[in-house]
Order: sequence, then structure tokens, then C-alpha cells
Amino acid sequence: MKLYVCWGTFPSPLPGGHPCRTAYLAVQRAGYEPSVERALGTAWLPYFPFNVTPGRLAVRRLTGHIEVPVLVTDDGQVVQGSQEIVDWAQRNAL
Ligand SMILES: N[C@@H](CCC(=O)N[C@@H](CS)C(=O)NCC(=O)O)C(=O)O
Repeated sequence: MKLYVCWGTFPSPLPGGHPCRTAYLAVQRAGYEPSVERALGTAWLPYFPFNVTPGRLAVRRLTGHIEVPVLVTDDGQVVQGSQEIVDWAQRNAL
């Protein structure tokens, strides 16, 4: 299982916290230990030249967008967005 994140899963003081961390903790709480793939770049800046990274390219291939977090399960499900990943984790807890 892979979890594509921005630059990491660190906490954020911003309201609502850090979506990548929220997704990571939910997947962990559900009993999984995903490989965390740092996409780097930032979707707040144009695709070219800021987001031409292997991680963003992979995310774009999978979802059509470059925004993270994105979860790719071992059976190939692609789940984009922190709330969607939290929901998936709750439905699929080990
Ligand atoms: N609504 C989205 C927001 C995702 C979001 O804001 N992601 C952060 C990364 S943690 C961001 O910086 N997105 C722009 C990017 O992908 O660089 C979610 O909760 O999944």
C-alpha cells in the first residue's frame, strides 16, 4: 500500500490540521503500514515547472490531478482526499 503525501506527515498548526497526516494516522489506526511516498512540489503552484516530480507524475497518472493525499491499496484501489481516505480506513480496518 502506498500513501502519496506532500512533503511528509508532520503536524500542522493550520485549522483542520495537515491532510496528509490525517490520512496517514487513519490508515495506521486501521492496522496498515503504508509506504509513504513524498510527492514534493506543491499543487498551489503551476504544474510546470513546480510539480514535475516522480510522485506528482504518479499521482496525476492515477487520479488526473496532482493533489495529495492519495492512497493506493495493494489491490489497486485509488482513494484521493483525506476525508475519503479516513472513510476508506474505517471501512477496511484490519
Ligand atoms: N481537501 C483536501 C485538501 C488537501 C490538501 O490541502 N493537501 C495539502 C497537502 S497536505 C496541500 O498542500 N495540497 C496541495 C498539494 O498537493 O501540494 C484533502 O483534505 O484531502
